[in-house]
Amino acid sequence: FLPHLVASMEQVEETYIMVKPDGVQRGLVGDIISRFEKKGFKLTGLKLFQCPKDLAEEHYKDLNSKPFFPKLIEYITSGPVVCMAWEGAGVVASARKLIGSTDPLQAEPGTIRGDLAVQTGRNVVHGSDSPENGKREIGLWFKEGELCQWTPAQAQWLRE
Ligand code: IDP
Ligand code: MG
Repeated sequence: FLPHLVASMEQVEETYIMVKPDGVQRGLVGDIISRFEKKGFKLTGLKLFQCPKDLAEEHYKDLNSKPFFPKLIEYITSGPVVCMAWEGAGVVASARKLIGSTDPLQAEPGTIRGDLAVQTGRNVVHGSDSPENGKREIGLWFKEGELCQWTPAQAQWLRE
């Protein structure tokens, strides 16, 4: 029985991160993946994917009464996206910090949106806003068998 392992297991969360079509078209995929990879989170799912309209609408269903909703769906389905699942203690909130504010002009330098974008309607990346939505969105975007459970060789150098 290893209490410290049990404690760290309990905090493990997953988040759905997506490079939006503008990020793919602008050649930012490598840079964006790299930021999560270098931080030390664990990649458990990754694919290039053309999103169908019904999936985009389901993913953003909480926003379906907003005036920008039709344009948002058009944007997300306008070209391939890169779908990712990332895992780790605190990954949901940390990923949101790495991504930066929704409006790239308000996003801090050093964040993905702060460094790489200028407009809310083209803000290059998505990140789940809660552990519950992380699970929900990974379930929406990935099929069983597309996710991998593995132990990174560096695990023991990331956490004591
Ligand atoms: P988030 O992506 O930072 O979580 P949300 O408020 O959940 O921001 O909005 C989802 C996405 O909808 C944004 O990332 C952006 O692409 C788009 N969006 C949000 N607000 C606007 C807006 O006022 N105009 C155009 N697009 C918007
Ligand atoms: Mg959101």
